[in-house]
Amino acid sequence: MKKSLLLALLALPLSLFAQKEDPNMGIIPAPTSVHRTRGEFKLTPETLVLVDSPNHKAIKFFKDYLLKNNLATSVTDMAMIDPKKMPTKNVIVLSLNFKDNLPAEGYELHIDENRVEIKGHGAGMFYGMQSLIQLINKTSPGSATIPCGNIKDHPRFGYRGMHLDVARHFFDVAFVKKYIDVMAFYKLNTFHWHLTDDQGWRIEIKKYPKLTEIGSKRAQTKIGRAAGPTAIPDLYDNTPYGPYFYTQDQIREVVEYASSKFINVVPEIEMPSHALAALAAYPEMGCDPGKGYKVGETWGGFDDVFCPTDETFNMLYDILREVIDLFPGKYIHAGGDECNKVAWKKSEFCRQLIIDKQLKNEDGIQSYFMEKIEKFLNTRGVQMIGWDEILEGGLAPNAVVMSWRGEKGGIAAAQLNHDVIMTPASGGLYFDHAQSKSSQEPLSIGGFAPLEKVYNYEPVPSVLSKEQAKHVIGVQANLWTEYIATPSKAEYMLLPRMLALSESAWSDPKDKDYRNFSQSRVAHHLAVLDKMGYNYRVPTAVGASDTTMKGGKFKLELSSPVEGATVHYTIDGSEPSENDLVCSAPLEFTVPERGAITLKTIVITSSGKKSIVNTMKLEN
Ligand code: TNX
Repeated sequence: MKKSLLLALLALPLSLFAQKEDPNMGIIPAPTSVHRTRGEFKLTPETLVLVDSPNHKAIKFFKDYLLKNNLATSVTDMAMIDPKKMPTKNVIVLSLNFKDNLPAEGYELHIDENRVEIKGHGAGMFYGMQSLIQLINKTSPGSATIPCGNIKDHPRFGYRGMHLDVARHFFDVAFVKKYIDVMAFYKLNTFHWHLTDDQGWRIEIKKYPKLTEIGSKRAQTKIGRAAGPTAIPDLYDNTPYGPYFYTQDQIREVVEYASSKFINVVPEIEMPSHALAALAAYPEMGCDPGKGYKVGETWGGFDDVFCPTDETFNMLYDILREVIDLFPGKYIHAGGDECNKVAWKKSEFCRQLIIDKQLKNEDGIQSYFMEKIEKFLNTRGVQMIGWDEILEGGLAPNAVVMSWRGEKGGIAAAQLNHDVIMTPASGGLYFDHAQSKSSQEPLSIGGFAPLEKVYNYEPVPSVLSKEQAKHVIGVQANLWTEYIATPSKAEYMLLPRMLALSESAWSDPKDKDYRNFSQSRVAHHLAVLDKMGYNYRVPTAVGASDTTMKGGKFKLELSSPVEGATVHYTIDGSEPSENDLVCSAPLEFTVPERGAITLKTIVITSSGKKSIVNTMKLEN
């Protein structure tokens, strides 16, 4: 290759490189099939966007995108154009009405120098647009280029979920929308909204106003870790938290916003456990109403739970009636996890209930409880989702199981012909877990869920038969917020791990490749997310690892994990900063006999975000 050509290639911005050279054209999640072709489409203010369904919500979304990004002038209804004069150059054609059957949520995207076309029904069209948006390179105001190619794409799973706990810490409507935006960008379609827990009740219920008057605030919050070797027992912030909750109008606003991005919202109302905020508001729902329940101020399990009396059930039915009216989707999550049964064991009422209903023991109460709730939901056309503890003491007849304590629950449920959503903490899908083992990571609940582990999670356990495997309807990651009090930390914990989740949820396992994902596509996407205003964890330099290497001569190729970022380094053990040497070519070191070099690297992005410091020891 000629030297000048090589230099020109090296000078190509990575974004173009990712799109032109990458087998996935830089798209996340990896599409089903991609054929790159030569050339590019030039989007100019003269480009016509021709549509066959001008009022479809996918088209509205695209119009909005063009407007916000100052691209293309007009969106034209094809029906208004004489078919003989249909323009064939400089056009983007968006077709929702056509006969071919595409797979569910699938689309076809064709780009040549004259024409861009997306074919997709409903959600498929929306996902085609998301891929197209990922391919658009804005060049100057009003203009952009799009690399040519042909993509056929559809998701592996129908349920592609991301959860957000707004009970432990509250996140306002603006943030929830921003969260939904980034989910949609990566083709996730289910937002699991964890609205109630011991530490806060966050949804307005008209019939029971105290749920939010009392349940949406707590006197103070535990700081530092609540459990484990680094726990500090009685350290609180002495600061009242709340009242924080969503009004029913705000809930409707979020549901509608999510739907405009083809995302279904699954609300979670926790029961019978994780209910302390509700008990503080309505003590009559507990087994010991005189006890003086108060909204949780620390993390972990609590003994007080809903008491399975008629009064409690009637109140829960009233609450669920309002919830059903607010959320049009087919699922409601009723929790069911971590009920330790201490209060039930002490309760005279429960002892009698076990006899009257011929239940085995307190585990029997758990399934009695969840079955009653399920029946209520089912008669109203709603399907119940529960955490895998709902298997204990017998599974409610139609329930969908969310398998979080490993895959055991999910496997058992699928074998019982129940639908299952995989979200095991052991699979790296707990995004409240730490992203590296370094003490430089921000405080987290613990655990270890690095990007690679999330990426390599396979949702269908191999022990399932083909038929049973069909019951694995999807995969989800969870963002519990005990140790996440701010939007920017929530984004730090979410990104880039959610990109890995999206690939497990959407892409065929044969199209997955961690090297290609992490070294080529993620670098581009983090720069894009940065421009979109998201915080994220800056990975350490590609090629750096926390290791000691033995030898005399070293040649280390370290590259930036974020497009446009710089890797700085020191070799004397000092902490690297923006004032230190820049790693631009392979680093070559000769280490004297019995000597050592401590190579410390930091990645600093063009917006000033920093990675943790990585230390490599080179010893001879
Ligand atoms: C377990 S997952 C919980 C949550 C905690 C989470 C922390 C589940 C059903 N229950 O209440 O927030 O661990 O990682």
